Amino acid sequence: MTEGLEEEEDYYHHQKRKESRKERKLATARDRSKYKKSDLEKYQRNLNRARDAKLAKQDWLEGRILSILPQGVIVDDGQNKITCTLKGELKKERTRAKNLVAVGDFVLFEKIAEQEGIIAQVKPRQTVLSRADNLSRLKEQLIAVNIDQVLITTSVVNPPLKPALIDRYIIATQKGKMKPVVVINKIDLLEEDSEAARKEKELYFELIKAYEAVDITVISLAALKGQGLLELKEIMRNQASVFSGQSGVGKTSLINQVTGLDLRVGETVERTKKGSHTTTSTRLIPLESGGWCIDTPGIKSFGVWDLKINEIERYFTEIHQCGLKCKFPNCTHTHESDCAVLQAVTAGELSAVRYDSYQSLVTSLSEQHVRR
Ligand SMILES: Nc1nc2c(ncn2[C@@H]2O[C@H](COP(=O)(O)OP(=O)(O)OP(=O)(O)O)[C@@H](O)[C@H]2O)c(=O)[nH]1
Ligand SMILES: [Mg+2]
Ligand SMILES: [Zn+2]
Repeated sequence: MTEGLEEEEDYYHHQKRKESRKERKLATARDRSKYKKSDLEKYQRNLNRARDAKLAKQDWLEGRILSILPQGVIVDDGQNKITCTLKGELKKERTRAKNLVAVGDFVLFEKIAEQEGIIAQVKPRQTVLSRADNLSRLKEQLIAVNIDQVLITTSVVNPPLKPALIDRYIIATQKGKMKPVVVINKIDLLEEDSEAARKEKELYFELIKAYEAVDITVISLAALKGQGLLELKEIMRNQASVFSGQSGVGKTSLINQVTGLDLRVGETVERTKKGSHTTTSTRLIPLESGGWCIDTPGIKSFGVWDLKINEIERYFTEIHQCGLKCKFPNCTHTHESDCAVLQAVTAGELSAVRYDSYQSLVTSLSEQHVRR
């Protein structure tokens, strides 16, 4: 069962795709290992098979995927960046994933020119951060792989905190056996003298308390002021981390501050409080302090890939613990009498925000059950 939602990134790419149709046609023409039906192309395919077969294993080099661009997959072999295509064999593999390779993958490739290669094999992945693909919800979309921790990046006020989104990320991260770290940026905006800022401040403190109770690390920053950067750098040292979250929360700004790079950052539109999708492709960046970090394009919402409805409670450990005291063992914590969870929420012992995001996940998964 997938839990998929609308997504800006796909929309953005849809527009982009339209614009660069010509460019892509050229790229496809260059990508000779793709399956095509005409005779001429069949002939070409046979040629490719012969070429693939010639790739002796001892000639394979190892590298890591830095980014996936329209012109090819950029692989770093430790010294050079090589633009690669995928070997025909790889494309035939049956998989539920939308993308065959992802940023962070370790691959074996054959060099065919100074700066060009063909990826022959993807090494087994240690970890995977993925989500339900928006366009075809039965597909898994890989965000990044072989990472230690997900820096679930959010901001306050502009764009505002989205607790349900954070909780979905936490589940996907834990499901993928990685460590979640909630990164709250733009805390300078909490000092604004407005009703919105005051309300946001309350929510902010409630979230900090709620995550502390379930041992999830939260760090607060103001990227532009350099506030909280030391703590972030310490967390990132010798780790492979991916920054993921909505557009405009400051993922790239944080990476710039940590690395000293000057990657392009965007603006948030005041009216909609949304980012402008400045980062358009995922990219792996080596860190001087050891480790790696990955910048990703902003997402609007997040569907946890392959989440079963009866799995949800396991990820809300505080609700699960409290639920053991409910009168009915199959209590849904919605309307039942003697529900320990509802009582604890009313008494303020359990976070109402976490409870709401738990229920919203349950509801959205059960609606999907009905639809099928
Ligand atoms: N007030 C305030 N603004 C910030 C802070 N950090 C980043 N910004 C601003 O937020 C805007 C968006 O920053 P980006 O780094 O481009 O955000 P992003 O998450 O990379 O966005 P996408 O690439 O679109 O996903 C920029 O105008 C930044 O200047 C901060 O700590 N405080
Ligand atoms: Mg960005
Ligand atoms: Zn209950």
